[in-house]
Amino acid sequence: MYAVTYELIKTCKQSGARLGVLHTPHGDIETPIFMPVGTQATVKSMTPEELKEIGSQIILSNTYHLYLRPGHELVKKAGGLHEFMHWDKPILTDSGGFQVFSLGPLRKITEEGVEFRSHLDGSKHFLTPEKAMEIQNALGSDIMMAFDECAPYPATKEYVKNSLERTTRWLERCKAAHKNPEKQALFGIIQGGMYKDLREQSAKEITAIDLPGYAIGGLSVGEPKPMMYEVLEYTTPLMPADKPRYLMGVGSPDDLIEGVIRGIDMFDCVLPTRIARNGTAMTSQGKVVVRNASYAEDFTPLDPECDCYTCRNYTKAYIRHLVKTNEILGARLITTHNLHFLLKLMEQIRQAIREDRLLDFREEFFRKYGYEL
Ligand code: PRF
Ligand code: ZN
Repeated sequence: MYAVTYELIKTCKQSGARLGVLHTPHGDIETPIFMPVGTQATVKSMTPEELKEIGSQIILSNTYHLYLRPGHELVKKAGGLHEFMHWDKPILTDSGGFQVFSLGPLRKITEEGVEFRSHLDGSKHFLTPEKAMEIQNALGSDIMMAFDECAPYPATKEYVKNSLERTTRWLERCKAAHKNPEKQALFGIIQGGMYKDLREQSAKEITAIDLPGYAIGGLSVGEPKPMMYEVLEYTTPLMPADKPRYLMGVGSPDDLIEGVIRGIDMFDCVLPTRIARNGTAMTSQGKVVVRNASYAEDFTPLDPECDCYTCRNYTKAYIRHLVKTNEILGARLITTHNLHFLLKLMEQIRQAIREDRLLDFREEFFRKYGYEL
């Protein structure tokens, strides 16, 4: 029996989007869901209590970063990642594949795995499918991601084909090295770049390996948005309906809505937390760059429609002051608001699916929000 199972509750009659529940060892998650990113075993500046208050049901953390620092053995000694960071709800860990590939000239790919130099001290390491499983087993996440290669964009068809075929072989090795499928779920990752036949090949190969969930990787890597939507349109129908579908590294408000309409159940992205720290809020009226001089004497909240802790108690003028003086509280207040905004957007999406009106919701949302981001 798998550690994680997906229960389809209903599909939206207007859009085909899915409403479901993901059952995990640390509780149930309502889908579609957005997962805040806690790369270093912390969602930057937020306590777990604060995350729960704004409605986080699951968070994502990173194998690569925790392996380098503080080390997965140390986390294991602490009793696992949940215990170490005082978070008792579900955790998904990314495999490190994507992070290692982002190192550029610092890494070398072979059939065996990826050799790379630490971005911290330049020390040499070798990450393989087996090692990625060993690290994630030590961390004790509810959902572990397979070790894959995210091909760059653009890339030649030959490169992408070789890469996706290696990713399939790596998934087989991940599955063979995975010791406790009843405690931790392993998700496979479909690659294939922007090539339709290669996406079809990868989807076929990856979903032929029986696993409790599947992800789509290799998107939101610099391609135009309509291209990503097109890839989703032909890829999600090739994925099993009784398993969750996770679109990796995607989380702008427009992409969340468009992704759910194309059959995605799970998302993660650093966007809301990263832009918060440089003073940008996501609001029902679009982006608010609170640093701008126009907000110097604006004594209204970030978002007039928001009921988060930040919007109930603070003005743009005050938050702008905090951001401009580099005060920690500025980052905390905007992070709280941005995560609340995205998690509430997901709740609105789930409600619209329940009521078979997700296309109407999209239209209404974009009319107010605008299309930029
Ligand atoms: N693979 C993994 N993690 C990822 C991606 C991927 O392709 C992406 C692509 N947007 C984000 N995070 N393992
Ligand atoms: Zn708010």
